[in-house]
Amino acid sequence: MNWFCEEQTPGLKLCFKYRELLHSEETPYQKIEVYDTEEYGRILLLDGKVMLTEKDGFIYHEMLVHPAMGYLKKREKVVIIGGGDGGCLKEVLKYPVKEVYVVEIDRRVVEVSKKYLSFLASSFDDPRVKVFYEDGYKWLKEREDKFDLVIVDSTDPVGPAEILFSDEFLRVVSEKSFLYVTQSESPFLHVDFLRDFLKRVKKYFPYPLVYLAWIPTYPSGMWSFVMGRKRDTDIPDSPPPGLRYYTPRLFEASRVLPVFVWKRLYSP
Ligand code: AG3
Repeated sequence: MNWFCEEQTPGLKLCFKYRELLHSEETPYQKIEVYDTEEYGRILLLDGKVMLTEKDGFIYHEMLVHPAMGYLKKREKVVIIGGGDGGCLKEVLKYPVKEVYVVEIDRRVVEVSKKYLSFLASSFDDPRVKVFYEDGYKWLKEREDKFDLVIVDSTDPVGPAEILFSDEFLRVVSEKSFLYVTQSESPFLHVDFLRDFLKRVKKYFPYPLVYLAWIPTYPSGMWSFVMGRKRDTDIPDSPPPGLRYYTPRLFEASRVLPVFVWKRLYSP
């Protein structure tokens, strides 16, 4: 039996026993790999980092999408930046949205996901979806229209995704949308990143929310999300049926932060 490991920190690896390496390639942007593993089913890796697994990916995708979708009064135009595996897209399409724009820099992520992760990526065939293979920051900056929600489903904030956590990007997002949500790394391992990032978000979205979810295959298993809001929001709508993690009550609870996180984020 073979094993592969993600190096989560210089001192920590998470290893998976796998049946088969289904795909491996280097694109101009990154290395893409898909493994079939014993515990977690199929796993998509970008540059050696776990993006999603068949078994726990629903937690991440539901928590990235449904809190913000629940707050929207108008759900006509939604943008997903990154998200080439289709996991977020699948959740967004559960609502009667008019158009969803997926802006993924690497065309091969979509193609490989369609082939090996069809449980997620079949959503690309929906007529409401428009896919752009472009840099998300540039794409958004050049669009003249406005959106109801911008979702950032990125890799870690190093390399190509770094820009998606920058001041310039946040300014552009705030010009195009009232509501915004992103994944924001592990509050256990990267709390200083989260603290700095939250300060930046607050400049453009004065009512930000931080919330957490438990994602076993991400570094430390404890994961954070930041939602940028221009104003306070009402009670979220009921989600579509059939979800496996998110409920509005769970979302409320997910905003109650452990002391060590809360202190780092909010004490002077
Ligand atoms: N977005 C990635 C989260 C980062 C995980 N980091 C890591 N494993 N080091 C996932 C994209 C799934 N649609």
